[in-house]
Amino acid sequence: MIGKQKICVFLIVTMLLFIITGCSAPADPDVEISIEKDAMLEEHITITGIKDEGLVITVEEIQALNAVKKEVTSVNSSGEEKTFSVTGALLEEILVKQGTSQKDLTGIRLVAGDGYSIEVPKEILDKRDILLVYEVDDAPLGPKEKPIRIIIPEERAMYWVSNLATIEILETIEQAETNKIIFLETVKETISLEDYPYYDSTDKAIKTQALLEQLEGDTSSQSIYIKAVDGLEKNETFPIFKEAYIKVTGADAPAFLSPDMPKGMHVKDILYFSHASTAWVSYDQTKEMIEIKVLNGHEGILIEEILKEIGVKKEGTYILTAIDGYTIEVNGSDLKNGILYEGEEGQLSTFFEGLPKNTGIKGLLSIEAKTN
Ligand SMILES: Nc1nc2c(c(=O)[nH]1)N[C@H]1C(S)=C(S)[C@@H](COP(=O)(O)O)O[C@H]1N2
Ligand SMILES: [Mo]
Repeated sequence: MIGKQKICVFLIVTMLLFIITGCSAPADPDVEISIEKDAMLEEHITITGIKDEGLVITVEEIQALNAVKKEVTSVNSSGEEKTFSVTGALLEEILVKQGTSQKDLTGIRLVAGDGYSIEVPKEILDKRDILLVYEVDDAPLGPKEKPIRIIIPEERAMYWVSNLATIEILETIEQAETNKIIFLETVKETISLEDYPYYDSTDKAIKTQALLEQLEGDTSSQSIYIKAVDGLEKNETFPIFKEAYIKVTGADAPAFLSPDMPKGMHVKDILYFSHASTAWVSYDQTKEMIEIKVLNGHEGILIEEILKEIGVKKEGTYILTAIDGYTIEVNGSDLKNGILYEGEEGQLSTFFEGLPKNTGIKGLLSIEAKTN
């Protein structure tokens, strides 16, 4: 009897010890300290570019702001719609407390913990509510969405950044005027292509670094503008862009992507992208946007129309360069009489009505406004 009681007491004492210490392993002082630190480090986001040190705001502080509840509908890439109700605070309330306002900003970049990021341009900042959401359908956010999910009602779900870490207030960047366009269909013949696995196929891609190396040190810009055929426009940061690829064959080409980048940051069916004063253009995709014309039996698009679409508007002389280095100079006013078409072997070719035959280029690589 006594023996049994002793065992019972021993069990109760050890059980109590288990409960008090929380675990069976001997307490490791380092572990205990880090647990304590984690508990102190509340869930928060950081806003940079507003104060020198960056502004840290906890979720608790966000929940103490005026709560806004809204029904929102997201549309995913396959056109499927999902409606839910979200609760959060307005970014504007935080900005106003800091003595600024969405309308005073030229852009913000939303950066997530999982590597996703996106720039929200001025046009959206000027007219939309930006919600810092902490509840969806009256339930707290899931682990992949915590600590805050951005929702911008009426805008594409690509702006609805989950797992928000940082809001970067961007400084005004002077968008350089484009004065040179390079055709992707031709440049891909001059650069070594890498195999790029894409779903069930293996396509070919150009490392963006290889394109940038051809720029001859034009580093006047720190961002890349990308425009897709469906109208999607995006600014990507230089550090993100230069680690990525342009897939130039197969489905969705040309596409901006990288195996290390969240899929939502990929851009399919690119019309063109530009950096500093250079734009890389897909002839195949411009054909989707611009009226097809026939000139002297050649079916293609007018060169003037391409330049207009890309926003090249310099007057004066243009230099057209072929893949083999052959160049011609053409007066800007003649570009409306010039057509760009695919030659018999698929090479981009030009024909100018009323100009000498030597203006017919095979394998057109670039068109550049002559600086004088
Ligand atoms: N942190 C993070 N947020 C993100 C993304 C992501 O990959 N990571 N993808 C974006 C894109 S492209 C879309 S379409 C939506 C998808 O939202 P859902 O996963 O809730 O459907 O989230 C956006 N927010
Ligand atoms: Mo997306």
